[in-house]
Amino acid sequence: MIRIIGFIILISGATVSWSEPIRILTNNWSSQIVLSHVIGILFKKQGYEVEYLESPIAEQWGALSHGIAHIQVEVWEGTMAIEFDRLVEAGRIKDAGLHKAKTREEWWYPEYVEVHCPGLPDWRALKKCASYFSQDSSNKGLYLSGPWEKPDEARIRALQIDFEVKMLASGDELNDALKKAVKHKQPIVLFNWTPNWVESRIKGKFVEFPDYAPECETDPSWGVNKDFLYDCGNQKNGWLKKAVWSGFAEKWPCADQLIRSFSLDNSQIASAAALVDIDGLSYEVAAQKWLDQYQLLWQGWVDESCHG
Ligand code: TMO
Repeated sequence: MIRIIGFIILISGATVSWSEPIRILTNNWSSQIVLSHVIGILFKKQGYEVEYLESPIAEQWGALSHGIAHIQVEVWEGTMAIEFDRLVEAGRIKDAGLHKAKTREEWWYPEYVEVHCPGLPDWRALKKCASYFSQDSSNKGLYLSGPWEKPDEARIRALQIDFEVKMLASGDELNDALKKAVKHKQPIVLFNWTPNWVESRIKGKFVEFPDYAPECETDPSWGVNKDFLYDCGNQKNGWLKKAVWSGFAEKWPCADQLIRSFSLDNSQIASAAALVDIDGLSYEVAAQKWLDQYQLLWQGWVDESCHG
């Protein structure tokens, strides 16, 4: 909040000039941050100036709507569709196209826990073995979530599983918790997503809750619990898109062409995450490495687009 408020003061005091940098939003999981730097480096190759603006996803929409930030390279259906669709509809931001990747965001566990909780990945297994996932004497299972709004409390209540939610502050904290648990083969069930680094390193599965349907979120009588909403899992095969400020194409036409071409598949996104979360590189170095690795892919986009 403070960072964004500071920014408003900073730019409203100055006349916005032709050389205004393109401000790229960085969130709090690795692939998004690396790919923000990737697109930033490519914009620079086109002759644009860039800046990075760190923001949690809840606050990015105001920044994008008001041109305080100009681009977000990973809009995930599962966590962001509602705000995104509303703002696109209202003309406040623009849809800059799909990535090729198909996404899923859901409760996930490393495979070794199946021995202690037979029946997984079916969610009903969690009714019987919540206490295995407990971290204290309460016998309540512990589910670790990230700082991205999901209806976990409501789902726990609707599906009557004896779990509590602990929200961690970032993708980094989830990664640390997962790596530590796996090292000692300790119980863990946590929020994970694909594409991500995890799938290339740790055997495990998403929990299969009842299939998602829109009515699950609007009609209490739908689903296994007739009294409550959210008795279902998150969407599978979700989309992944890019979003830009509504004035983006007019102000930076060549960058707009480039971001529309910038369409990545699952393995290209997973490898952006892996460069940081497995190989331990900084975001900047990871972006450079990613560009080296995928030169044939982006060279075409840069050549085909104009230069700013
Ligand atoms: C938004 N996220 C990819 C962390 O689920």
